Amino acid sequence: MAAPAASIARFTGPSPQAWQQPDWKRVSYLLHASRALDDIEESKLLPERKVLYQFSARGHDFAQILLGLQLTDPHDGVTVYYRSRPIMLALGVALEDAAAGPLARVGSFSGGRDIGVVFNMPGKGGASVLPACGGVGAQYTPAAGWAQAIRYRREALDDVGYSRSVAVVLGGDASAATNGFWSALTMATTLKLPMLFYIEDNGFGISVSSKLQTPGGNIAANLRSFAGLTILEGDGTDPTQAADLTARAVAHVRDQRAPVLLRLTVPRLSGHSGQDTQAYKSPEVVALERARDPLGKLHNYLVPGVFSESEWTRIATQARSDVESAVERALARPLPNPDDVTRYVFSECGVDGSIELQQQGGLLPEGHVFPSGVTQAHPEGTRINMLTAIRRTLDVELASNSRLVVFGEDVGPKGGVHGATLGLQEKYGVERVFDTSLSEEGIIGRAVGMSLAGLLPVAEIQFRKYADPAAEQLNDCGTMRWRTRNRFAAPMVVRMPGGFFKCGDPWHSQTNEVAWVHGVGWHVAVPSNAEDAVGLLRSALRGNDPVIFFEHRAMLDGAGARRPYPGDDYVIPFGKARVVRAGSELTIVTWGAMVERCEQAAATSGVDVEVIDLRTLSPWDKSAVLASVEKTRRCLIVHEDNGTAGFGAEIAAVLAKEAFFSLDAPIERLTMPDIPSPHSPVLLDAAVPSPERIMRTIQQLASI
Ligand SMILES: Cc1ncc(C[n+]2csc(CCOP(=O)(O)OP(=O)(O)O)c2C)c(N)n1
Ligand SMILES: [Mg+2]
Repeated sequence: MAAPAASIARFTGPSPQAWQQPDWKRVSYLLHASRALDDIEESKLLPERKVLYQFSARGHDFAQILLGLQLTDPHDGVTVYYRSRPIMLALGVALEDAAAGPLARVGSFSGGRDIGVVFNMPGKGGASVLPACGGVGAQYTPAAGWAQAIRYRREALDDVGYSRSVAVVLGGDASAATNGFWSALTMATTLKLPMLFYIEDNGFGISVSSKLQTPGGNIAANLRSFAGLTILEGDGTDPTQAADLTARAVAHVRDQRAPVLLRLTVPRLSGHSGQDTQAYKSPEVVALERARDPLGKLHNYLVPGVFSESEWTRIATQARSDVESAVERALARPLPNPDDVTRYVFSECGVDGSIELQQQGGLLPEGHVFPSGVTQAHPEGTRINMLTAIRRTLDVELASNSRLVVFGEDVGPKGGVHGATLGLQEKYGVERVFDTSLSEEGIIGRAVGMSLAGLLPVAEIQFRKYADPAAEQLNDCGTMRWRTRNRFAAPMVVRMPGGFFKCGDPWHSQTNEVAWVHGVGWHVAVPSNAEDAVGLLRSALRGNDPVIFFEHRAMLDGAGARRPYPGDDYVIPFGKARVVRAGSELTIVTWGAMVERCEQAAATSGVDVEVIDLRTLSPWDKSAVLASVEKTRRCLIVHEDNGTAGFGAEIAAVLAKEAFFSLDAPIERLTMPDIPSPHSPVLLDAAVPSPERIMRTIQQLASI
């Protein structure tokens, strides 16, 4: 039977079951407080340059407050955007913290590292606000991941505490045009996730009309035939409508465990941000917007029927005075300490081995203890290929860690297009090993939401190049710990095959691992054989940081990469290079599929070459490389990635500075030329460093 098409309900008056009278005094107080914050920033702190980047929520505020007051389940997860301060207040952020954010003071959402309206709030027994991002649309897929994690924790981990929890995402009308919106919508509807899409339609994306974001400017109307989605819409400034619709929307998601999209129209009563004069709006539009101010409407609705004019004034005065003193206290807070600006890029370990844990995200904050690993391999049986090694490691970790989930395109019944997950869904079930929609942004955004909800996501990106659509989520995940000053982190493992395999091509054979090294907050592992793949993958799966695990296609079944399985506890700490071949006349630094080629070249070169396999590029083993080069006085760096700004450039720069007086010859690099990977084997051979070319380069360098 076909899934029912979306039902659309415009506001028709309060439905008796759903209608709950909000605490109007609380709503009024929060609305006045939000207005006072906006007002003081706009009229005083921005002109005085104490706030550098200001976003007003005037007009959006009222309905957000109503929504926030309903998110009372301890496992509700909310993703927000820059106009979301009112919901933050409703969810319990103290006025002083709310004021301290834009003032870039200590103790705020990021301690001055990020714009003050890029919010976050660890759950601590209430709703979690996942770290917001500056990129419009980036908030959607992590919310879907949180919703999927709710289901996982309820059903697979049998935690009844998650029975009524929901995920809520807030977005503007323009955000409904982004990839993230559509990716999350696909996830929420195909998986029937308990997720509310809350769209605040103010008719503008900065200055651009909502008619350019969706035909006719109404995303709710256009989604009418979208299967599996309940749609509600109405006026976000009308007290009765807004209260009823927010209540109905949340109740539906909680009770039916299914997605809802609620579109509320709201006026944006100030410019897009403090700098925006709104010159693109006609005086008539501005007047119409002012007439819709929800503050005036709330006053007319409440006074005198619900409470008196003097009570209204008392609440307004109290809110204003509370905000004024909160701003004063926030201004008295210290400015951030420049000395620690480089802290919290990765999980930090104290000298005593203790970890300064993030407040939320990953397994450790919830007390999970990983089994301790051994760094000594205990090789078992015959040699296995790298693919089997990866599969077996995933299998062992899936068996010992019920929070670990494996997913990606085709990883389910097919077992992955490379075969790494073959049989794992059959063994562990569809909740733990599953296929996803074809959206890399969805895969990584979902992983972020799941990790923040306390799971360990292991995502597969089918080929390195196809991580491109996920670049925003990958970048935002990497910077999360730093951005939130260790409040949040999203440890995960992203497996990513790439590199040439018999032939090359621009789509399946790119390596470009350096992109993740250059980005902030990712560990990057590039194993060169089956034993290292086991040790590095296990370290990644038991770590507290996000890891890119690069699987070279030529090595998945390559004979040279086969090794005996090193044991179920075998781990290789990151940042420890391996001397593959000791030598005294020249050092080669390499990794991945080039290791084997360098070994072959070294063996036939007639030069006493030391070959170092870095194994991980972030962190990389600087001291091993320096020690070797100080001994051999010559260095050749070989990699498959393009030369310009490849990781070899970084190694060369470090050697030029730190080993300058030890060098007898210029540092040499042998890499792909700056072209995409070519398809024809003839062209590929000409592009990728071959054992023969490596050997000639060794000889040349040795002769200088
Ligand atoms: C990916 C991305 N592109 C562009 C921007 C710049 N930008 C910031 S807000 C915005 C408009 C968003 O409008 P809407 O989603 O309707 O929210 P509103 O500001 O109206 O509440 C744009 C283009 C951005 N932050 N991120
Ligand atoms: Mg808008």
